[in-house]
Amino acid sequence: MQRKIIHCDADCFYAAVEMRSRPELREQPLAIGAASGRGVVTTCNYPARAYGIRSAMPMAEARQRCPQLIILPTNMTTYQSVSRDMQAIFHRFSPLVEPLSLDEAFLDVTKTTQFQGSATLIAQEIRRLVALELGITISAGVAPNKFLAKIASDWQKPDGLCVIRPDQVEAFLLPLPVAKLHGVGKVTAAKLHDLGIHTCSDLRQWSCAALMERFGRHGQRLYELSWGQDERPVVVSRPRKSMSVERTFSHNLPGRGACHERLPALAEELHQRLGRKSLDGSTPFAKLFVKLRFADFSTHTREAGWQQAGLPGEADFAPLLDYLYAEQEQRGVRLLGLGVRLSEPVRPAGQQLSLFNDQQQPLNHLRQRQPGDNADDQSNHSASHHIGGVVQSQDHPAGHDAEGEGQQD
Ligand code: TTP
Ligand code: MG
Ligand code: MG
Repeated sequence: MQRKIIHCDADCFYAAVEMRSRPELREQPLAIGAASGRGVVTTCNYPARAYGIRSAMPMAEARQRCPQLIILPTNMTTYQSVSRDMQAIFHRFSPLVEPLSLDEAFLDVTKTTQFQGSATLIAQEIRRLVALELGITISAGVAPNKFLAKIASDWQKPDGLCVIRPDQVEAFLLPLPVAKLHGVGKVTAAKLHDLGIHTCSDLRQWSCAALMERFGRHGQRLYELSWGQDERPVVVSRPRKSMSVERTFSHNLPGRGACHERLPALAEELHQRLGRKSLDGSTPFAKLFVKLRFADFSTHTREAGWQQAGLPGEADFAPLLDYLYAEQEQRGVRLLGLGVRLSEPVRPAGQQLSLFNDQQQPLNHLRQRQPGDNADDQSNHSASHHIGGVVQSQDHPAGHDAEGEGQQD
């Protein structure tokens, strides 16, 4: 079966996260990293790239290239939090999501039914949702396999979408520089160039055996890629740790009262989603949580231990909401979510591990998670690696039960 793979990658990710809270920086050259000493640029925005500044460049050199460069320190806990939210959006469209780093992932949407299964429309929707809900742009590539999808996502950066349909693969590949191929770094590229091989078309003049003679097993890979073959599956690595529903509002809710009014419907939605997964609370959930994103995109989660059997109702979530509102009664709210953390991670097929570790602490008291509080993310719990605390969409089987979840209102 012809696969449909989407590769998503955020644009100047760390810088984008910083710019959303300080929009005045969007038009100015901005680099993220330590300003002093031997700091290097982790990333920079596109205005800074116009000066030739790049990731991994010494900050001192970046400053030479652009004396008015604005430099901000990294803020990893926030990037991790945005990353989790981004991954959760991906999971609304397929359970087959393979994160590669904080800001990117492969999705296999071959069996997704939303948008009549159009990977192009799904990619567009993902880009729209990430911009709307998270305030950053991502670029996406759509192709029949992983390596082409990854090249494609880079093709129209920033804020771009590039689609390589099966019937376009040949035309795309032939002139493609070999340096773009998966696994071809500077050394291999130089070797290939020495042999007069610059494009995939050049590469195709070589037999598999001849390439293997010169490049070992990697030669076979080069051969396959030049012919557009890449059967690597999208590998899911995230066990389910929680289930939640959330809503982004096109008009911010004006304050606490308006949030309370939304709780019953959200709790009902959560019950439905839990029900679809046969999670009825007969094994008590470990925690409840409520998440608010305020007008300025600051995101706050408060969770509490939950020892009772059965499904939590609106009254169980209400105190968590009140805590979040304790000192900010009138703040506008763009997103309201609630959910449960599961006692036993439900592990999907596939192997583990990845970007964050998670810790299950026995918590019977309320505690607030601020953007700077990363207790859940950085500690070790041998049995439960995962990506993301709020895993709202993890359990969507190809979007079949997407209704009501993460929707706009
Ligand atoms: P990338 O996706 O490679 O780069 P980017 O998102 O900043 O820019 P774009 O995708 O638009 O080209 O990396 C994601 C984040 O990873 C980046 O924002 C910062 C971090 N990073 C480093 O810390 N060091 C590095 O050398 C690179 C390349 C990235
Ligand atoms: Mg990126
Ligand atoms: Mg990336």
